[in-house]
Amino acid sequence: MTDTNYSSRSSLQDLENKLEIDHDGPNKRKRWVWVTGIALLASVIIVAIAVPVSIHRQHSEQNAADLSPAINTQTIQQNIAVTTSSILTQIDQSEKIKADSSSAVSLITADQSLIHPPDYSHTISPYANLTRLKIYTPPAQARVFVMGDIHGCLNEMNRLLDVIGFNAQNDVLILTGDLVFRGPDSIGVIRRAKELNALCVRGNHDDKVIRLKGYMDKFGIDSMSPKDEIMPEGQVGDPLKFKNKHIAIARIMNVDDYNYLAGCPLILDIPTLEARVVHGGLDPYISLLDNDPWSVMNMRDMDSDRHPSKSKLSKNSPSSDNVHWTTAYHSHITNDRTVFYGHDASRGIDLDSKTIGLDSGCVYGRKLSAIEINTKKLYQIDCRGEDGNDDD
Ligand SMILES: [Mn+2]
Repeated sequence: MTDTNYSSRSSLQDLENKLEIDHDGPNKRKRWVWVTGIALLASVIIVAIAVPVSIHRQHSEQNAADLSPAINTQTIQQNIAVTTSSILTQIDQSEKIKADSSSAVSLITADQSLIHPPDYSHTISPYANLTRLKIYTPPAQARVFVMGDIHGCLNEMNRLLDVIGFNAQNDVLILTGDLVFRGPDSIGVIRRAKELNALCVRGNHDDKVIRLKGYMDKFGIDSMSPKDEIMPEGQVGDPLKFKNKHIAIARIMNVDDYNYLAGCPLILDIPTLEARVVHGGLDPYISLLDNDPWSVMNMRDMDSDRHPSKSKLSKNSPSSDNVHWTTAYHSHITNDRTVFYGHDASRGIDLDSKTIGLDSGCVYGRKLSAIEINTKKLYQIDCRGEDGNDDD
């Protein structure tokens, strides 16, 4: 030990000699410079080691958080960059990482300050509790079915699942929204969808139920009067009176029903299948996240001002300059995504190359439809029908 100590001291002495360090006089300054330099070098080395370790730890925590959508939303929100385009780039990048590691679902509700809504946009209700975008990576070998608007037709939903031979262990079910309203068992459809771990997007009728339920839970049912008064939500696209028929569903929902339905995002993106799901449509002239939520849930056409409209192609006058949103989408969009949508029962099944419409009017006595994304095979059953009014 002594030898070693001596040897160390000797080496230090050698080093000092080599460095010409003198313990006296002006050379103290030279020594100080060397000590500072070595300390700085050590700091750089520590930072170089510590930062990657920290980032690795953050990634590990993020992977763990994938199992908890709420936590993951926050994590990704914090990581969102400066511009909308970079958000989309990050979404693609984070999705590639996830595609490699698992089939987990992630949620992204973008920072509102990074969104640039178009001038036709509407107020988002304070009771909307809306997730703008959810990214999903299905298991590699899974069959992935997209099913059109069910509108409370639970029997028909189950019959179509039988026809498909749906197996919740291996197959994936995605609903194009409007699970509820008009049909006989809206709550039954929500619970069946939840039981099957179905993914979904928010339809215009789902949105009304969620907003009424949100207001009811906050202020109480007794506060929802007089019945003819409009629920205060700001300049929303579809103001609701307190007596709105959707309140019947809101009144019988339990917390799980509400959480499932409210968790259906505005847009579901499936990068690995180059697919995207919305209820109504997308404005092809603006970026994805800038889309006005009310329009995504309600649109069918683009009008002469290139704005989304809820009017229907089939009911346009011949002189109308409106075009179906899918026409505008085909002529303007250059990305590879195929958009699956519902909402347009009057137009019915639409099997274009980049847009696939699946609302075939089951609740009006026509058909319930589903398509398997990988094979593009269409499955349909006849429906009994509950409501003759061919609306939405
Ligand atoms: Mn609809």
